[in-house]
Amino acid sequence: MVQATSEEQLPPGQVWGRSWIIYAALGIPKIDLNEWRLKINGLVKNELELTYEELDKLPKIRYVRSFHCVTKWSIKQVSWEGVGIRLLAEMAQPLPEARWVMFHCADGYTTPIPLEDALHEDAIVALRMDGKPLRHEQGFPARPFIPHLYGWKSAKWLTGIEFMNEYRDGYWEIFGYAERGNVWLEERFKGGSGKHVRRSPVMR
Ligand SMILES: Nc1nc2c(c(=O)[nH]1)N[C@H]1C(S)=C(S)[C@@H](COP(=O)(O)O)O[C@H]1N2
Ligand SMILES: [Mo]
Repeated sequence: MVQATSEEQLPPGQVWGRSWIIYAALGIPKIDLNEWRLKINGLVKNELELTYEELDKLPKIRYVRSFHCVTKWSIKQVSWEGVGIRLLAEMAQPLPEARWVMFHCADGYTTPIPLEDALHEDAIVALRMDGKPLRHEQGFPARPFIPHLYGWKSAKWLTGIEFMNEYRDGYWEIFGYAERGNVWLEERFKGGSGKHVRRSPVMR
């Protein structure tokens, strides 16, 4: 019998890949879970510093969503579990002037997203993938995941969420990758869609 599964749509310019390609532009950092903290700071009323245990005690969001790397591979229907960034924001209380969020990582990697995307109901700090804690090379203990943004915004080995009043470049944005990176609008590079690449991308 043919199962009635809905064929998921592939964003423009993407192809389905079979398996993850592990990226670690700055190397895979060592993580000591006892020392690890998720800091939520910048333009907030209540700075937070959560241990893994504290983060894992918060209510979780679970869903199945695909992952899209800007270098054009996508992974179909990954199951994700994590804490809503919106919930973390409710706890930290961003100030009215907050407009952007910067993700900071243990390896020094950074990437910004607009506050609006961070507060999307599907935006999470993922702790589990396919029912298991994130694998070390895939960002254990935590990485943000925003299904409608390209994979480079899913910063592995997350240690900080900083609320900011204006845009700042992160690691890849310096090289011309887009400020927001919406996969459905094909926001791959600054100042244009994927079809109008003027710079040669260097991501690998
Ligand atoms: N800290 C860190 N996070 C990162 C990266 C990186 O190099 N370092 N690469 C990004 C990119 S471009 C992608 S596509 C995904 C890849 O996730 P994976 O390594 O779990 O396949 O991680 C993102 N997060
Ligand atoms: Mo990527």
